[in-house]
Amino acid sequence: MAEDRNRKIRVRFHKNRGHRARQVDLTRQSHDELADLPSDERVSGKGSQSRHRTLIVKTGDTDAESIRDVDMTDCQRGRVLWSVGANHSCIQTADGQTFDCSVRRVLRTMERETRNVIAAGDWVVFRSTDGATGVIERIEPRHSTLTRGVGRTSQIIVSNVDQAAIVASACDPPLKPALIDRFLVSCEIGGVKGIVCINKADSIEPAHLQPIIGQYAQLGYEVVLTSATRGDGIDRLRQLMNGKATVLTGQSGVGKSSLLNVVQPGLGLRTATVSADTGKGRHTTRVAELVPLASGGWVVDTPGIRQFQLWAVEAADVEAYFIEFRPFVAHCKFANCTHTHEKGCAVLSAVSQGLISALRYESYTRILSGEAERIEDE
Ligand SMILES: Nc1nc2c(ncn2[C@@H]2O[C@H](COP(=O)(O)OP(=O)(O)OP(=O)(O)O)[C@@H](O)[C@H]2O)c(=O)[nH]1
Ligand SMILES: [Mg+2]
Ligand SMILES: [Zn+2]
Repeated sequence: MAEDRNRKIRVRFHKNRGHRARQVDLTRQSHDELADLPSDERVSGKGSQSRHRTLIVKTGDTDAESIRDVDMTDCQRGRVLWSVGANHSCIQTADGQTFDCSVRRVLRTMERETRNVIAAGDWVVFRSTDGATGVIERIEPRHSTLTRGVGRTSQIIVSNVDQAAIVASACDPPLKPALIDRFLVSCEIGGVKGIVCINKADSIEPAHLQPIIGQYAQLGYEVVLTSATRGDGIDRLRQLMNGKATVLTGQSGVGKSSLLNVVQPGLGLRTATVSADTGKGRHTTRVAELVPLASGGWVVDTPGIRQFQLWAVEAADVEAYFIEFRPFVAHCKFANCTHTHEKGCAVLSAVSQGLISALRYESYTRILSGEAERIEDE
């Protein structure tokens, strides 16, 4: 192949991020495309024409060469423990050694649809010449992702996890079921199993939480009521995490880091009190970081969300992520029913009969309207 002076490579088209109206498709696209990111198809150009652009590159251009065919002889495989921007990713190899890596520029060019090229949890191929630093040449296909919308773009919080513990607190900050529902939709989209964890059980009469626990349990989601300070539910949480890759996600100040510190004593993750003045969390955890568990498996502590805006999704898609709607949807009079105002809507009638929870239905309409959940924040 070395005789080709010029070589065509296909890269994903860098879309105009200023186009709000296109977000709907971009969401779908970025999830689909992320799934087959580092494969050879990326350069073979067999994918959709409209989403790719052909670049002519000179043989010997190391960037282009690296995505075509990474010469594995001087490369290593590792996992991203955490990542800050494109220049600092901490990669750990199977023997436990860590490397501070940057990302090959051509990978950045191809990954403009998401705000971060590399995410915690990614498996990568990298090249190191000094045993301490390196350059990431390839990102392996992600089998799952947890993504959040950030302004007009999206951010992969973490990849390749099995499940997400969506942590909410019984109070301080107050429980927001609509936020839990957004995370659950996000889990469904990214192929991550959702677990609902309600923390600070010590600070409220448990009977008050029964309706909400019942609601999620009835939908088939695992629900754990915990207290990081008193110890409730910790064994159960540890058991659920055993041997799995789990991300903890939720608002700032709900106790994600505190929970991990008791699940695995000695972790020493930083935690901070919720501001007495404002009742808000302080965003103590700054970057998503993979932490190995003694019992096997991984956990990922993440920074609390500032404002969680789920990517706009098509009405027809949102209904699919509200799993309890499924039996009714087929009975709506109109095939393209949005379940908001239509005559003969079986979902609306299920809501009025109490077969679908009114709270969940409200979350559905909020997501559908593209409204962001307000997280009172700085
Ligand atoms: N009463 C009570 N307080 C808790 C519990 N868990 C955590 N806290 C307190 O809540 C505050 C916030 O806890 P963190 O663990 O820092 O919260 P976080 O979710 O990691 O927050 P960010 O890193 O900002 O996203 C701390 O003051 C904790 O001591 C609990 O089960 N009960
Ligand atoms: Mg934290
Ligand atoms: Zn309907």
